[in-house]
Amino acid sequence: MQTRSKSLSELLSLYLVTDLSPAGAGSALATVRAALDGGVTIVQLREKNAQLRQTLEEGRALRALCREYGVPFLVNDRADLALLLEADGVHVGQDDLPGLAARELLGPAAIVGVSAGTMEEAEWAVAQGADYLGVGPVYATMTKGDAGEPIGTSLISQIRARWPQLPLVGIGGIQSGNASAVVSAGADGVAVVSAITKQSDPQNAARELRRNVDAARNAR
Ligand code: TZP
Ligand code: MG
Repeated sequence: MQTRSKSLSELLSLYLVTDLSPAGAGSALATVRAALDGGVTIVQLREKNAQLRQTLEEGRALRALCREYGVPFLVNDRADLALLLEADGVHVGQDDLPGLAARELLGPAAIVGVSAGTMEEAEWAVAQGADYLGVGPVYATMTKGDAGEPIGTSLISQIRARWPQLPLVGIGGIQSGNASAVVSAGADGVAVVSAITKQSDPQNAARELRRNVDAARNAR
């Protein structure tokens, strides 16, 4: 667990959610490194298709890379894996271990993020002590088959109005062209998979996203 000098709001500016298995771990790590060079501010290991022993191995390599860049490293869904990987935190969905239980496992310093797609889910996440919410899918996504219909940016605005200080990140179908709309609606940053990992030049893709997010943050 690393100590943090930046606020969580800042750390959420450009959130890379990894999709390691299709490319193979080696080239996926190169993609993450390029993305970090381009300005990614936080990384989440999200591995839906691999055996856990493979995820554990990939996770160790990803953690080392994130430490090298001084960027927080989170694990999707599984607090047990986050604990084993000495991650900086976990991101849980509504069907995973509740936020409070995840924190019980990981300790008070861990970053615990929770997904929300409705106001009710946001209420639950906040009651579960979430450090930040991941709100979406904002736009249509090809990455998550069960993501459901896109919800647009209005929920982000509603959550921002209800909890002015709560760190928030939008997720789902976000690219450099629509990232600023997500931040203008009230998010602290954007979480992306394909807008970085599926690009031929992930470093440049990350740089462009980061530029747009920073500009929108500074305009608030
Ligand atoms: N949760 C909601 S949408 C989504 C997740 C993990 C997938 C986002 O992927 P992309 O490629 O950025 O649309
Ligand atoms: Mg999940």
